[in-house]
Amino acid sequence: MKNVDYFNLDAFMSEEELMVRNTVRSFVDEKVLPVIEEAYEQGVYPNELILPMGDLGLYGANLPEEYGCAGMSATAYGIVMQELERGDSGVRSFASVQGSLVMYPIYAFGSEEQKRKWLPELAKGTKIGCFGLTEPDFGSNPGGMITRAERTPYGWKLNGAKMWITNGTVADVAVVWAKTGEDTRSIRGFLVEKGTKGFTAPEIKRKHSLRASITSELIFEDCEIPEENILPGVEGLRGPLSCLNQARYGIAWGAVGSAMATYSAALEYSLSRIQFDRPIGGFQLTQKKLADMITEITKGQMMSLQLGRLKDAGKVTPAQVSMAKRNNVAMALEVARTARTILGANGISGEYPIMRHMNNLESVLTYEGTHDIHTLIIGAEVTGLQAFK
Ligand code: TGC
Ligand code: FAD
Repeated sequence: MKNVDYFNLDAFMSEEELMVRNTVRSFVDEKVLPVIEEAYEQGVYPNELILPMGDLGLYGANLPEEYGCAGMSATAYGIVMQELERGDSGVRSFASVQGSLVMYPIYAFGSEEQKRKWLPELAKGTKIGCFGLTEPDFGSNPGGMITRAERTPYGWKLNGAKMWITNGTVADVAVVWAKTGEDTRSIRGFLVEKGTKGFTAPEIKRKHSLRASITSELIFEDCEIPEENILPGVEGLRGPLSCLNQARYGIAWGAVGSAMATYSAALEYSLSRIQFDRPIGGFQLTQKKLADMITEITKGQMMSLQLGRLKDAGKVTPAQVSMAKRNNVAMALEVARTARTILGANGISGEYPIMRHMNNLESVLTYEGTHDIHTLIIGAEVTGLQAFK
């Protein structure tokens, strides 16, 4: 794929950032693209990618080296997510969940023992994690969760269920959020280890989106958790929502990568497909589509880059992250749909990446806060008036 960089944003990236970009781009070209279509069709995650991604430092890439992580800047981490999602949203999801939703809370809210026990292995990919916040009856409104942790003489007893959990079935450790009392201030995070009695994680089948990704239920029936497995550093909804800020930031970048992939495929196709004795790229209607796509991608790239700079300066706000997630995912979905039209019937074929990206983005539009929820987060910030409840 040719570099999609209409406004020469490469000129505003450091050598380290470009090196990270080129390394992950080559990895995606050489290791992800050759296997992803088959994995998507089979509805499995390409497990052969797990350890090589760890070797490249792509899990928790912006966490410190002392815990076995790559210690990259937030911007470089975003670039990693962009390049992974250029391959597939499921591959980016794997890295997002592992880094932003499992390693980040252990790093930010865990004890020193928890950090030493889990972070180096999660960074290598020799252990896999998942994040359980959503429940069957509480998605956009996680504060309503009914999963409960009760005190016992030796720790905690967990009862309840989580739904739509990426990597739940294969995870060695689940970061699970549960109420220890009646209100949201009592929410605590627990590290639930695979094999714990009373914990099961069946896979959710028949997905038409994000097929190269495992999605699961988590079920807790009198599941005993030792005291040392509670995250000591946070109480309340602020705990899980802080993790979402990290993951949504990565998705804002990732969605741009997906759009770069579908735009590139459509551009290339438009130059080689001949109808009425000329390349379809020579028709004005096709050119309008391509012009709109590259314009929106360029705006998305500029938003991600500035978001990265704000995050590196410690100045990013959750609502800014919401704006970038909301804009870039909707943009990528629109770009994929337009690309699909340029390919005609070939647009629906697995010979091209378009429909896979398009279907994946339907999940990305919903998870990590739906498009509508991000609208309300921005609306609340600009008006000072909450419209959720
Ligand atoms: P609200 O009253 O506004 O806030 C409760 C407490 O949380 C604090 N807070 C935040 N803290 C950090 N970061 C944020 N973004 C925060 N937003 C709020 C807030 O300050 C307050 O703290 P305190 O100390 O005063 O108590 O909460 P609310 O119940 O009204 O809800 C607000 C709302 C709707 C925005 C929130 O619930 C929300 O974001 N809902 C969407 C749920 C969601 O995004 N779920 C995602 C699940 S994980 C997932 O999808 C993974 S996909 C994985 C993959 O990539 O494969
Ligand atoms: P609902 O909350 O029921 O929303 C349904 C509709 O109502 C949406 O359009 C929504 O925008 C709208 N709506 C809701 N409230 C309002 C309101 N106040 N105002 C206006 N409109 C509103 N969760 C995890 O915890 N961990 C994971 O690893 C994870 N991985 C996922 C992987 C996949 C493939 C998918 C699809 C989901 C995953 N999720 C995960 C769950 C995801 O975060 C939720 O699906 C999402 O938060 C939305 O919740 P819901 O599906 O229950 O929809």
